[in-house]
Amino acid sequence: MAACNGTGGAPEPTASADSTQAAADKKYLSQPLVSEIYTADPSAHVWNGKIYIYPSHDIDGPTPEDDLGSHFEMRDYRVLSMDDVGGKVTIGPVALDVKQVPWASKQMWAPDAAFKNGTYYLYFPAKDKEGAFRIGVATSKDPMGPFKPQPQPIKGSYSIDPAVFTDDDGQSYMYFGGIWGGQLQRNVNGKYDPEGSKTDLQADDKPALLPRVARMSGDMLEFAETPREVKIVDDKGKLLLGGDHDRRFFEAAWMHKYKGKYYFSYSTGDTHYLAYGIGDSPYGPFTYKGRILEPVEGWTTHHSIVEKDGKWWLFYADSQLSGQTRLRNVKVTQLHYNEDGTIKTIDPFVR
Ligand code: FUB
Repeated sequence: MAACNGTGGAPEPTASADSTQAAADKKYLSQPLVSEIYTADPSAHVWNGKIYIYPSHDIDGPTPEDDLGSHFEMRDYRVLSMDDVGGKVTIGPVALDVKQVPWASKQMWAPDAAFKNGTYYLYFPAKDKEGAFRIGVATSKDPMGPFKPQPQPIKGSYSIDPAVFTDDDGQSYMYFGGIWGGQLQRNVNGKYDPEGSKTDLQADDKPALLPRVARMSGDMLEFAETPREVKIVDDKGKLLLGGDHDRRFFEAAWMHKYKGKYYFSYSTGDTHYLAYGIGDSPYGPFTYKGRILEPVEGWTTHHSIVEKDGKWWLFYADSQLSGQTRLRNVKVTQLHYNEDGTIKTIDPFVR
C-alpha cells in the first residue's frame, strides 16, 4: 500500500525501507482501508449488500492543535464503498463540499448517513457563520452522492457527531453531541453561549454532560421532538460523574442493536477509549458495560459497528499513516461478543 502523501511526491522506497515499513505495519491489528486520502470517523452501513463508509475527510491545514480541535479543518466529504471487508475499496468523488452549504462556514466533522423511502440522507456537523456547531442534512438518490444540502441546519440541532439509527419498526433516531470542541457544554441553556466553558461543566463530582437523542420526522429532515439526554449509568443505576474520564461520554455516539438489546457506544475523548452501555430502549438508560477498543495511535478515534453476513465489524481510525492527530486513516476489525452479550475488548496493537 502506498503511503498517503498530502503535500507532494514522496521518495521511492528502497527494498530495505520496504521491509522496515512492513515490520512497523505488523504492530497494528489492522491496516488503513485507503491511503490515497486521509479519512476518520467512519460511519459504516450495509445497503444493497455492499458496505458504504461515511468518513470525515482529513486535510493538512495551517491551524495549530488545540483542545477545541481547531486543527480539524475538513472542507468536504468523500464516501468509501466495498463489496465486503477485505475487498477493494472505492473512494467516491466529493459528495458534499462546505461551499455548497449556505449556512456553514468550516469544519465539516464526523458525518453519518441513513436510507429511507428510496433516498439517502447525509447528516453532518459544521460551524455556522457565528462559530456554533449545527447539524445539517443533505440528500441523494445514490449512496455515494453527490448530496444536495438543505438550506438551513436541522432546527434545534447543536454540537457534533450525528449518528442516525433506524429501529426494526422503521423509526429513526439521531444521537449526537460532544464536549470540549464539540460545544455540548456551551449549549446547556438551550442557546449557544460562545463564552461558555472550553471543556465540560467543570464539576467533577456532578453528573457528566450527556449525549442527546431525538426521534426523526417522517421525512428524515427534522427532529420530531426536542432532543432528550441519553443517560449513561453505572451498575447501581447512578449517572456517571464528570470526573470519571475513563467512562463518561465525550463524543462519537453510535447505536446498534444485538439480540434485541440497544448498544450505545461512544468515545471517552481525553482517555482515548471506545466504551459502551446496554439498554432496553433506544432512549436508554444505558448501563455502562466496558470498553470496546483500547487507545489507538493518535489522540482521537471514532467508530461505527455494523453486521454483514452474520459477522460484526468495528470501523475506527488511527494515525498510522501520518503520525499526526489531524491526518487519520480509517480501519476495520471484527468485533466479537461474549455469551452474556458483552463485547470483547479489542487491542488495536499486536503485542
Ligand atoms: O473529526 C473531527 C472530530 O474529531 C469528530 O467530530 C470527533 O468525533 C473526533 O473524531
